Amino acid sequence: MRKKLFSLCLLLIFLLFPLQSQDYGNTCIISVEKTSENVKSLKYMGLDFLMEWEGKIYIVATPEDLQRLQEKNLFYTFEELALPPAAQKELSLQAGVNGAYHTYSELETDLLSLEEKYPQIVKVFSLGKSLEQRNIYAIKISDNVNAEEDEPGVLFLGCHHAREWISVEVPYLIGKYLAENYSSNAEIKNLIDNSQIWIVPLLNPDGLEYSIHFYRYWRKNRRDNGRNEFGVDLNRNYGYKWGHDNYGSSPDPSSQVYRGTEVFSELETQVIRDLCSTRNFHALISYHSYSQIIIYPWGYTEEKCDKYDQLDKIAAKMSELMQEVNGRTYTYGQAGAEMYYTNGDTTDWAFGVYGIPAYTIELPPVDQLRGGFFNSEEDIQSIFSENLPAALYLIECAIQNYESKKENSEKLYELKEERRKNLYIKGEK
Ligand code: 0X9
Ligand code: ZN
Repeated sequence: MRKKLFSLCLLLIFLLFPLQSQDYGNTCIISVEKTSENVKSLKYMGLDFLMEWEGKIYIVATPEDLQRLQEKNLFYTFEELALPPAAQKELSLQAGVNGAYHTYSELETDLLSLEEKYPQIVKVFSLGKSLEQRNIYAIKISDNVNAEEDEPGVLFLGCHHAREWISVEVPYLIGKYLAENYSSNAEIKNLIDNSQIWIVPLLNPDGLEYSIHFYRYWRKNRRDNGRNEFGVDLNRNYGYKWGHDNYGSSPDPSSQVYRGTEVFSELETQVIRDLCSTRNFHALISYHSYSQIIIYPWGYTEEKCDKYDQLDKIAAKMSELMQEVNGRTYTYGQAGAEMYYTNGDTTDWAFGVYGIPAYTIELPPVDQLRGGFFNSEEDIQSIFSENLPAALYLIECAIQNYESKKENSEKLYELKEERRKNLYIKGEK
């Protein structure tokens, strides 16, 4: 009986698989040499960029994309044939198809057990539900975790893009490290006591599950756009310069950078909008992969933002701290001046609306060195450990800025009071 049930399940999976795979049809991985000529042309094509690595730009391309590249006389190489994705090869080592990477429910269990172990400083929130009714979890880490205090908030986000599994692990492990080291490490205690750290490790749970079970290269959420076209690119759905042009995002529902029907049309971006409007955030990192780079606003234009120098200085320091750990260099720079434009992304929105330092960190493609596209599970720890000091540094920056701003405004208030009293004494009004 059991055997029969098992075979029936298998049959069902095989029957379902081709149906689901219609979503991506004849998609393939190609690479283009990163010359300035090529970059100029690619910038305006609204393609699905997978990563940039050692002088090559890797793209997930549809037959239509290939046609457009040919029309522009852009020379490309098929990569998937030469370099099969690492998934089948290595990711079954530790636990299921996703290996040591979290599924939605494994993450749920781990977040809840972190709260259970450290209830004084860790609190789990569900910010809302995804289309497929999964919780979008956040954890808050702070002393007096149940209270909203007069302390700066720092927000760490992971997994806007489904296939970027490592971007779940890094923010989750940062949270775990903070909680586990609070009572034994004075530096960590100081950070937690003086800030309110929020972590949303898995913003796109539906997309992640789809990437694990059906199609490893899936990027968007699982919104049904009709006509058998699925998904909105969550990193094109935020409300600053949304739809600024059709290069930085696409109005076409079948595109991998589809921006949605309107600003914040997606539940996943709505919960971040609402969280930011009710909490006092002073810095943000959104983790992505794969390119080993730290980027900051603007992404929608090549023009510099008004805090360019400050953003660049912090990025330089983060990069230096990261390199000290494993020797890997994370380059840094303005997003729009890098390979391609994005509009409606998280960091442009956070900076445009709140004026806070907001970074995208594209985690490294370590596994590329071993012949695969994605990080193998052995890489999780080393990628986390080089990202930790940069995250701690950003929290420290937020605390320092907040305190000096407070001091300045207190001083300004005292000066005004002094002046008012003097005027009053002199009988002037
Ligand atoms: O395209 C994105 O949303 C991000 N890259 S990813 O490969 N993870 O999809 C961020 C891109 C950052 N912005 C620019 N390069 N303009
Ligand atoms: Zn991404």
